[in-house]
Amino acid sequence: MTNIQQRYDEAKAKYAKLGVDTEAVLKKLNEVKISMHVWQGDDVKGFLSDEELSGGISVTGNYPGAATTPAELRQDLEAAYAMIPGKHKLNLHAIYLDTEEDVDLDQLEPKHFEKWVSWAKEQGLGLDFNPTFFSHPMFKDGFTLASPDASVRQFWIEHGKRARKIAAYMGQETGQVCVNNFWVPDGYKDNPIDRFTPRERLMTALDEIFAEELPAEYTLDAVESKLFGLGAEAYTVGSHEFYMGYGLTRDKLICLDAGHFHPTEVISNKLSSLALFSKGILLHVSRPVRWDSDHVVIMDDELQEIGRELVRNDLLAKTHIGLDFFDATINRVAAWVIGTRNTQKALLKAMLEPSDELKEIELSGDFTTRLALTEELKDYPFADVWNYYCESQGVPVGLDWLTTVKEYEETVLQERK
Ligand code: RNT
Ligand code: ZN
Repeated sequence: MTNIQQRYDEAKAKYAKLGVDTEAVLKKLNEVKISMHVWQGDDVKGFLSDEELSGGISVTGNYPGAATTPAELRQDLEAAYAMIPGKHKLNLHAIYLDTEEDVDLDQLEPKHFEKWVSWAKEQGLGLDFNPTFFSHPMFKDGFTLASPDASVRQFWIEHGKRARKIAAYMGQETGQVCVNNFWVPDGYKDNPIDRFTPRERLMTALDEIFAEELPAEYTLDAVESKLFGLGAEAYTVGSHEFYMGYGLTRDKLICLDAGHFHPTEVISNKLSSLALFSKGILLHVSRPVRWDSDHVVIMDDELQEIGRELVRNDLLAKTHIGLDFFDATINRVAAWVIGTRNTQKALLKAMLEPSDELKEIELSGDFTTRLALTEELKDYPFADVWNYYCESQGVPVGLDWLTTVKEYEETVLQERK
C-alpha cells in the first residue's frame, strides 16, 4: 500500500467520524470545472495587434518564456492542465483569435477561432469567451460602449454582437455551455459632472448587443462590474449597482471579480444574496493586493470563504468558476497551476466540512461549539485527501509538479525568443 493510500485511509476514517464521506466528496469535486484564463499565459497581449495593454489593467514583470503564438500558448496550457486534476475549461478573449487573416474586432467570426475549438475538443476542454473592450485604438478617451461618440459605440456594439456568435459556436461545438463575459473599462479619471448619462448609454448599447436571443444551451451572457481602474479612479460606468440592476432585469449571469470592490469588501458575502435573485453567477477568482492587482490566487481566508459559501449554500450548480489573474514575475505555467489547484483545494476543504451539523449547531444557538468545531476543522488532514485525489487522477502529488514545470521551463520556455 502506498503512503498516500494509507494516509488517505486514515483521513477518510477521521472525516467519517464527523459524518463526512470523503469518497462522495471527491466525486463531487471531480465534477467541478474551473475555467482557466488564457491571458495568464502571455500577459494579456493576445494576437490581434501590438497595441499596448489598456483599459486600466496592468501586468508587471518580464519573466522569460511568455507565449507569443497560439500554438505556444496551447503547448503551455497543455503543460498546465497536465498538472491539474479533473477536466476543465479554457477562458478565451477575443484578442486571442487564431487566424492568418487580418481582421479587426468588429469583423470577427467563428472561423477565426476554429483552431481553438478543434484543440479544445481534442483535449476534452470546455470553452468560455470574452469580447475584448480594451487594448484597441477605438478605446477612446477611456470609453467604449458608453462613449459619447456614436461611431465609437457602434464599433464596440458590433464587436459585442460578433463575440456572442462566437461564444454560441464554441458552445455548440464543444457540447458545453460557453459563458460569454462582458467587461468594459469605461470611466473617468476625475470626478464627473454627469454620472447618469454614460450609464444610460451603456445600458442602451448592451441592450442592442443582447437583442438577439441565442440558444441557452450553447451560450450564456455574463456582465462584470468594477469599482475603479487605472485612469478611471473616480468613476467607472459599469459599477456593481449598474450590473446588479442590468443582470437581474435582463436575466444575465452576474460576474463577481474578487478584485473589483473596496479593499475590505469581499465577494464571498455577496454570493448568497446574488443566488437568491440572479439567473446565475460567474466568478473571477482573483487576488487583489491593495488594489485590483490580479495576483495569483493563494489559499487565503477569502478564497476559503468563497469555497465555503459555494458548498454550504449548494451554489455550485448555478455558479461558473473562472480565474482572473496575471503575474509576469513568475513562471506563467506555474501561476496557472498554483491558482487553479488552490481554487480546487478551497472547494475540497469546504466539501470536507460537516456543514449540516454546523448549521444545526448554529440554529440551536450554540455559538461556542460553532467556533470550537470550525477551529478544530482547520487541523483536519485535508491535504491527505487532496494528495490521494491527485494521485488517483494521475497528476503530480504535492510539490512534484514544480519539478516538471522547471524542466518545461528549461527545455521549452527558455528556448523561446
Ligand atoms: C478587468 C477585469 C477583466 C479582465 C479580463 C482580462 O479588471 O477583471 O475580467 O481581467 O477580461
Ligand atoms: Zn475579471
